[in-house]
Amino acid sequence: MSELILHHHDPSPFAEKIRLVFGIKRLPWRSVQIPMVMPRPDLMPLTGGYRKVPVLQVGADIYCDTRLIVRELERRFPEPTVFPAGGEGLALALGSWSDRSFFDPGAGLAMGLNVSMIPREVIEDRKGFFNFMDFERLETDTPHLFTQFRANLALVERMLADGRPHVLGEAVSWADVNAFFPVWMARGNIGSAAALLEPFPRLRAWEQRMAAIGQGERTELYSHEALAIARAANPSPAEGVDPADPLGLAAGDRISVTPDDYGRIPVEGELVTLTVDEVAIRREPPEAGDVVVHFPRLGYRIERA
Ligand SMILES: N[C@@H](CCC(=O)N[C@@H](CS)C(=O)NCC(=O)O)C(=O)O
Repeated sequence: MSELILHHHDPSPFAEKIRLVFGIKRLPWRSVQIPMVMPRPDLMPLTGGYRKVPVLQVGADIYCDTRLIVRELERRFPEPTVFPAGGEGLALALGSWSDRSFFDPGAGLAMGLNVSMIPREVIEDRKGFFNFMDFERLETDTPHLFTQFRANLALVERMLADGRPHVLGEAVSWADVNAFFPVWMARGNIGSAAALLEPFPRLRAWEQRMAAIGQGERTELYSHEALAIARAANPSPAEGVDPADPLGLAAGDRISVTPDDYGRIPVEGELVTLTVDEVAIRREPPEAGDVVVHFPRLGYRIERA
């Protein structure tokens, strides 16, 4: 089987979710460090323009968005599961809370509190990208953002209130990963994180358990090597197009797939897979050869190109 290649950068909180899944499943993986800002000339041929971090590559298959990446890792490596005890729906749904309500104020604080230390080009790049952040108000908004972040920390404390070691019970799950990654971001970027987390003892004990999971077995890879791996591989067989899908599309249709929140860059290609959970399109960029780019359905708009 082809190697797992994660295109990411170390400070990325969303990438930390997937690094943790590698840790839970004790997987070997290759790490491609991508530049902090666009352009990312070795990544764009693979994704077709999708620019969020992280992206998982397996041969000539490119998986975008942590919501899909976790499902793909679970499909390929079911044991140990990240969806224990029938918790898949709940664990995945919790992402709709953590990726927005919890992450957004944390990201606002990480930017606003460190604005003088963040390289100018990163600020300029993110201004056009994070449409949920009002960069003019980040500093004056700090107290408000703290209230939002703290209220979410209090929710995590309550998720653990009966003494359970993890959010869904005994075993660690994708629900923990979702609840954990904004806390991880706070530790790395909010100077007063220790004081902020002090009133939440169950959260702090759980945070230590999560931090001890590690990242699996990581080895670095150059981005041009990842491109060469894509060129040499064939995409895995398509799953076909659901005839009952409300969009009424057929295999072979040219479509665009666009995130519906921020980073709204459409990726165009030929439809090969359309299920309730996933859309995949075939593309043939000269640098990468025949690739299939996969997206989750949740959070993505599909249109005829
Ligand atoms: N819905 C996406 C969100 C990913 C995301 O927003 N990632 C941030 C990094 S943590 C990003 O792309 N930041 C801009 C960049 O690194 O270019 C997912 O779950 O993967």
